[in-house]
Amino acid sequence: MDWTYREIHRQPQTFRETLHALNAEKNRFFSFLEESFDEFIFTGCGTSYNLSLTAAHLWQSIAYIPARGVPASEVFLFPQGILLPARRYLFFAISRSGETTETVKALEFFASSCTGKTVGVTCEPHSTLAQRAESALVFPSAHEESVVMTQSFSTMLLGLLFGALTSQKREAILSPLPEMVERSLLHEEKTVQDLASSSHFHKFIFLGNGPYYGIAWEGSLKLKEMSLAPTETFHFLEFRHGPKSIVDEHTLIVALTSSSAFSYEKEVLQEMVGLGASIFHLGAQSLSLPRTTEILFGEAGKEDPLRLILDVVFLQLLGYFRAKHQGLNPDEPRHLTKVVKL
Ligand code: F1P
Repeated sequence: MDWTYREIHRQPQTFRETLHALNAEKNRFFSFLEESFDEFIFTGCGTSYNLSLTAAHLWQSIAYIPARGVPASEVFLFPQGILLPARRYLFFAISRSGETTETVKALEFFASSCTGKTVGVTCEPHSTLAQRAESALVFPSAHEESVVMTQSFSTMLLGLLFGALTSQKREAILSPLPEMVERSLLHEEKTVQDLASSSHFHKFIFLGNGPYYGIAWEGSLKLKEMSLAPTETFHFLEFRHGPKSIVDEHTLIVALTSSSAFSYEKEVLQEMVGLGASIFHLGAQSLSLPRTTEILFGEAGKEDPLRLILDVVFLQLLGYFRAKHQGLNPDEPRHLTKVVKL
């Protein structure tokens, strides 16, 4: 097998190593949280921007700190829409490589013109980002050879989740994660491979609410990067306001349902099945709808922080297996390089 597959499957082990390091050094890792800030900004590019969307939602909803996720280029191109002179920010710059031009530029712009502290979140300890940020959350066990990001995304998300949760919740919610991922991969990988290998689907819609929106975007990007499939991403109810016009019998809707909005999300999916779509559902409980493939996580699936990582592992596999079905090499995605330097 190739790098991308191997690194998707290494995630349980990488999570064990990362949780061990986080528990051993949590005070050093998160010492910057002892100070107070008016707002958290999470920023990155591509996959790392998708991570910023989810991290911002999580931090605000768990830690009650105003937080937002923005593309790194917006920080220095349109700062007036993001940063206010009187506010004190904790600025998280997220980058697997720690070398992406826009992300390093965003960090430097913030450091030179705003009040607060910078945190580099990366997998590369010797990277520009790790060196230039005032603090660094570094996850070397998630180092990747693959061009597309897989375990780097889920591990940096795990690290940011760890920081947002209280110590009791960390133990209860995060410690079962590696074994849950391992078990789910064992039982459900074939489900994803069969779905990815169907020639029936020509367009792919990803739906997610709240913290799942960033994960839906990441699944959409994985499928596009590796298999060149046309994909779009929406909040569930937003899809009704026009974009649903494209739904037909060759549409696969990848639905990441939540517990808090499940009834609304199910209603949208019911309507789309009625328009001819098929569904790939990741959630806690069954939708009981026709033309629906499901991976269900039961009671554990009601814990959003756990589900976000469980879901993204299967979305990575969806992109990987579709690429293989198309005769493409996931390790060499068209037009892409491992790091984008302008
Ligand atoms: C971000 C990124 C990825 C993309 C590709 C190239 O890199 O743009 O989002 O999928 O792998 O790099 P980084 O800033 O996280 O290193």
